Amino acid sequence: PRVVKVAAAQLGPNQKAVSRASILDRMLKLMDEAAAQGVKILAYPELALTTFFPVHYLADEDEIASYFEPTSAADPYAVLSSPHAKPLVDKANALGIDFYIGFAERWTGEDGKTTDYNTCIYYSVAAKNGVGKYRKVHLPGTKEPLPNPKAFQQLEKKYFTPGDLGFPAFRAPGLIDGALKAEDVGQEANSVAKGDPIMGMLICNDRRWPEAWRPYGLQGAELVIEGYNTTAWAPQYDGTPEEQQKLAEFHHRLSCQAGSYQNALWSINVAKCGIENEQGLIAGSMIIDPLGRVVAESKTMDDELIVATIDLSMCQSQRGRVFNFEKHRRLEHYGMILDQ
Ligand code: CDT
Repeated sequence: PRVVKVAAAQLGPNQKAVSRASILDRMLKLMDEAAAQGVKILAYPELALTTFFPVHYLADEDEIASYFEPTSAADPYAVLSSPHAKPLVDKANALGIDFYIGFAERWTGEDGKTTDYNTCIYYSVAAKNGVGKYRKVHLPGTKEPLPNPKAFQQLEKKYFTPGDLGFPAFRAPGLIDGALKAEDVGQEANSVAKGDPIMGMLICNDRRWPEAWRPYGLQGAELVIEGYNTTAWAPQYDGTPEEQQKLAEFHHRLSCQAGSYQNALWSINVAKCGIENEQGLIAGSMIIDPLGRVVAESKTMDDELIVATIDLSMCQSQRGRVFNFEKHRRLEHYGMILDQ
């Protein structure tokens, strides 16, 4: 069977003043907990290694640089050997756990030019390397700070360039006994059922966009992982903080359940949450099945592991029905999605 035990490693707040080492310690502890429960895939949130710095207007380039991990065309997964993440890799190898992690990426291209992205990667124990990388396409917020001195800022457009990798699905090896390697499944119609699991990744605001999920559905992805830092309230929004938080949680839930259901795939959605630097971030980490049902959900606003055993073959049964894309999609009517 195509069954695998997965978990969301929800993180409580990473305050600006705390050390990177203390954040890493909490992440390692969650990985130990996951191993004790037999988890094989563990998901950490967006920008997991640091505070959610895009809410601050930072002018000091050295300070900005301190939040980023260097990568390059020669070593696209260099973050894995950084002292900020290598302990995760070492533990993952020792415990046999793949992981997804979000981080700020400072990329040096072949031309020597540097570009900053809001990135995540998937580390595979079987491959002993990253096997998937995604750069956030939908960057929320503004490039310049909002003039209202009371406003909470969301300056992702200042710190990051929109992702340039599209929505590339990939296969994660070593998780399903007897699964064929990507190169061996070839073009067979039932290749999904025989091969390593097909995975996709999103980051936070992407989950609100159907256009971000659909490419993964079309590539036959069986599991999408998405980490987030989502503002619960802001002085510039309407309503009380409680009302705002309720609405933010509702929109989060609606987006993730719809993304899973409409693309007949599993999703792990994992928060960094709680009051971080005086700003509320919603929790609501959840694992969702291909019918859009929540099968596991966080109960706290702090570090918490959310575990589920998921059967990837559920995606295939759902794709044989309502969401048989080949049979039922009407491409002749979708042109305006790209044209406008
Ligand atoms: N990190 C991130 O992308 N946050 C945004 C906040 C936007 S407020 C609606 C999000 O979409 O959750």
